[in-house]
Formats: sequence, C-alpha cells, structure tokens
Amino acid sequence: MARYLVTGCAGFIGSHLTEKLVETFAPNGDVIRGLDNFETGKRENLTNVLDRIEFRECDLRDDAAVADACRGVDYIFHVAALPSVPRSVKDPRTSHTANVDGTFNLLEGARAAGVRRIVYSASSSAYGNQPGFPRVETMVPMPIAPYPVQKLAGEFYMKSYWQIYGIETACLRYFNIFGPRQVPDSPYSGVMAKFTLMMMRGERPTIFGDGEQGRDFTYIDNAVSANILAMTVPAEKIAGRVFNVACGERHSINKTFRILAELLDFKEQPIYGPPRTGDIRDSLADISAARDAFGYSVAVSFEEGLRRTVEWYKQQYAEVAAG
Ligand code: UD2
Repeated sequence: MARYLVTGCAGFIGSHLTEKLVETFAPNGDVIRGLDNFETGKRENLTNVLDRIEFRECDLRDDAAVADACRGVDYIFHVAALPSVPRSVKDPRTSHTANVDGTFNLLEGARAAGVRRIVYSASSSAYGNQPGFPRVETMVPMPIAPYPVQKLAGEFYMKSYWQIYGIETACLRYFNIFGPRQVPDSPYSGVMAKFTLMMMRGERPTIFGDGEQGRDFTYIDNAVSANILAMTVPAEKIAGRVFNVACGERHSINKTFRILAELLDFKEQPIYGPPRTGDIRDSLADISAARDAFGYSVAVSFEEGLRRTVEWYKQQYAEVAAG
C-alpha cells in the first residue's frame, strides 16, 4: 500500500488530480491524502472525493502542520500555490510566503518523513522574455515578475533536495492550464475562465495590449496525466529534471476571444486596454522532453478543451447563462 499526498487538493488543478488518483490508485488499497487552506481552493471541488481521501485543512506556511501531513507519505504532488502574475506584482510578500516558504516547509516535511518522490507544479512563466521559440528546458530562465521568481525558486529547491537528500523530484512547467473549476470571478483569474464568465454575463472582456500576445493554452487533463506519468516512471527518467507540460501550439488572446465568443454566441467586441505590468509577450513549448522521459502526449487539444470548458461553465453557472 502506498500513500500519496496532494497539496492544494481543493484547487483547480489539485482537485482534478485528486479525483484521478482516487479513481486510479484507491481501488488497489492505496491511500490519497490531500491538504488545502481554501485560500483559493473550494470545498465543493472535493465533493466527489471527500469521503475517499484523508483530508487536512492546512496552510503550507504552518511548518509543523505540513510536517505532520507528510508523515507516512511515499509520494507527493506539490500543486498548492498562490498563483497569478498580477497578484504577485501587487502583493509579492503574500505570494512569496505561500510559494517559497510553503515549498520549503513541504520539502523539509518530506525529508523528515522519508518521502520517496515529489512531482512539483512549476510555471512556464520562468522563461520570461527569453528570446527563442519554442521554449526548451535547457534555456536559461529569465523570470520577470515575483511569481515566476517564486516558482523558479521552488524548482531549484526541488533539484537541490534530489542532489543532496536523494528525494526523487521532478518539476512540471505548466503552460497556461485551463478547464472546468478554474476560478472565473477573481481579479486574478486566468484569462480563459474570466472571459468565459464575462461573456456569459453579456459583459465585454478587456484585452490587455493588442491581443496578439500568445499562450500555449493547455487543457487540464493533459496536466493531470503528466503528473501521474512522472510519478510512475523509473527515477532515472525524471529525478532532478524539469519538463514542459503544454500542447506545443501558440494561440493569441484575440483568437482565443473569437473562439469563445463563437461558442458562447457573444456578438460584441472586446475592449482594448494597456498591456499588463509583468506580462510576457509570447509562450510556446517544446514538449519532447516530457514525451521522451515519461510518454507524455496531448490527450485533449486546445479546441476540444475549449468546448469542454465552455460546456462546464454553462452548466455550473446556468443562472448566468439564462440571463
Ligand atoms: C502565467 C503562466 C502560467 C501560470 C499562470 C499562473 C506564462 C506564459 N504563463 O499565466 O503558466 O503559471 O501564470 O497564474 O507566464 N489577459 C487579458 N485580459 C484579462 C486577463 C488576461 O488580456 O482580463 C491576457 C494577459 O495580459 C496575458 C494572457 O491574457 O497576456 C494570459 O493571462 P493569464 O493571467 O491568464 O495567464 P499568464 O499568462 O499570466
């Protein structure tokens, strides 16, 4: 019997991963433990699994509680973070304590507990405005805003704990993950969720800059499968390494707006505003390292992901959709 711990299990990505783990590993008698402080996660995201996991309400900044949550654990998916580039620009300290101190507390808890492997949710923002596309993991990171610096610090810590303490750590650099459960109504929401809800409400979204900036938008199921694959392959394939998790396609914000508008039958034009401080211009991944190391492939395309996402928001926010 193995015990898995998911940090941030009530969040957008963490809850999807937790559901998949329960479905895949619980039938073998493995135990799934999850922790969340509900700062950005939601209790309702756990509805399908709460009675099948060991849940702890716990903040990563609380080192004693984190150490306790690591006891008896073999494998950790470290998904918890306070995301958003603009949030980190506005309030870098709060993001720092969650993302850097929190990651450090987890590593120390894992070390004390003898945890075998950690798969860490890293961010494509680490590349910054580094010239050259697509992004390959061997490029020198050039983070700009505090958030990418914090996530990158976590990567270096992961690598250190592999080299020094032998914990098998792997870092997955997510490229703009989107899908059901992404929070749509916070000032720090990802663009896809935010635009979807606004258009459902008949509101015109604001595009920051000229809208020709691009992102390698990646549907949630792809991130979940990358996590499970990275956790299950032999250590020599992944330990101490960093992998892009993306689709390998670049889509502009203008194009994304147009597809969403069509799916939602939204007839109005977007508003154009000034570029956002701390933003990078473009993002596009080379995904061959993840493919070669653990057999990653794109299971759900950008277009199919958009359709599934819009369907989910329509169901979930039916009263908004009904006007
Ligand atoms: C970054 C990371 C992403 C993840 C995320 C966590 C990059 C390339 N990606 O996402 O992997 O770590 O941070 O939060 O760094 N936009 C608008 N109008 C809006 C909102 C956004 O035009 O109302 C634009 C925004 O200027 C940007 C794009 O949409 O060009 C994507 O923004 P986002 O906040 O969804 O994600 P991003 O790229 O900061």
